[in-house]
Amino acid sequence: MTSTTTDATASIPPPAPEPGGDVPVLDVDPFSPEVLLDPLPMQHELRETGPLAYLSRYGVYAMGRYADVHAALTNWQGFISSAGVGVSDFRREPPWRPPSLLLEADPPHHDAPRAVLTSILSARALRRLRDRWLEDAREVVAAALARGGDLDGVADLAEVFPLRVFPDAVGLGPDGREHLIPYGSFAFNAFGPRNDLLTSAERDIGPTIAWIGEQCRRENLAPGGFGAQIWAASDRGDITPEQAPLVVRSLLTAGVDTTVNGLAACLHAFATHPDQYARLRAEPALARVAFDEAVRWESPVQTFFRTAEVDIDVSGFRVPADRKILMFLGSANRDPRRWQASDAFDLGRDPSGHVGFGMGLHQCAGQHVARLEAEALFTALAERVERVELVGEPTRKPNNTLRTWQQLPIRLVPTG
Ligand code: OVM
Repeated sequence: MTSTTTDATASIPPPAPEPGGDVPVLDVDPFSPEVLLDPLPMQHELRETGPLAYLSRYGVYAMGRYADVHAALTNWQGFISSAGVGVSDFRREPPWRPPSLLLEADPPHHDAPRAVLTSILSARALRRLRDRWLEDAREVVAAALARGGDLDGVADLAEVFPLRVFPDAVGLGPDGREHLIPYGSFAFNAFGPRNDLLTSAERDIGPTIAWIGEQCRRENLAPGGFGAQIWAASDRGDITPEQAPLVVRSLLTAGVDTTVNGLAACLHAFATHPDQYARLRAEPALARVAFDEAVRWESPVQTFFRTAEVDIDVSGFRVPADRKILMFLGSANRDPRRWQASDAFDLGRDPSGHVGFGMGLHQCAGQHVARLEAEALFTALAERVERVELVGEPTRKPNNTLRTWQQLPIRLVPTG
């Protein structure tokens, strides 16, 4: 496959060194290990600086307040995605892989692949999976309890469960599934700058990229799965046969790491907020609210960029055309201007409206899959587990885009 970078590249002037007008300049590095490990102080600084800031290290603009992030996400005409949603501008630098037909595309090209995927992953279409996924979740929780209840919440729950249900739902074969998490992790690092996180991951990623490419082929996708349904859409002419493998690739890129970290965030929240876990126990139907609140609170996808299509106003400040804007989803989701007690993990609030799944045209196509996985896992957990206790210091795995746990030492205390 060839890159879509075109000759138009040459006509775009290099970025100006300084922001126009009175946009405040910040010297912070949001991709430094310190900030990635503890982003909240920087997010606070960014929000307090104003609606818009200029990050001098990267020559990009940034916004961290809910109202501005929300407005930018829902203005796909002004804040485009086809120049890439990482720091790299696809019109100046070749992308590391052919761009995503969904994430890294604008209307009209974006729309047919998007319509195909959202229909396959609609809440209604997923209903057939619900009972089986709940049974699978019960087995995962039972296996954890059978081992004595002390476990790593990441490896033994947050990873095991999605890796058990999602690849089967896509229709992947049995071999090589261990590539899924490293591939997602790499893709999310690749939205950031070429720092150590990215360059060290690059060395070993070749075989993983090759494996992902192979899985997108029609003959490698089992009948009935999401992958086969994408290919069936190309038979109907809804997308072209050239587009089908790339739409499958979107599932494999965005479908695992994101969910794993959303589930891990929720488990961590349960372990550190026993009162909130008790609410889930009393009312298991709160499983979905708990997950969305965790997605708001932790924002597994912390940031995405857009590119200004024209000179564009952000609450009275100007972003010049062709500049990259870093949108801090995690910061918007903690903005006290929008959320009461924004730092509290609270099952009593209505977390809908968070931008952890994005907002507008590009809002997460897999969100119903993620919610169904969460509902299954946390329903099964609430059935059998009285308390989730932290039994060691959790550790983070820094990523240029994802907010992740490396290890979550927990104990599941079974119900009497
Ligand atoms: C994609 C995609 C979509 C959302 C997130 C993402 C790596 C990738 O279409 O490939 O992150």
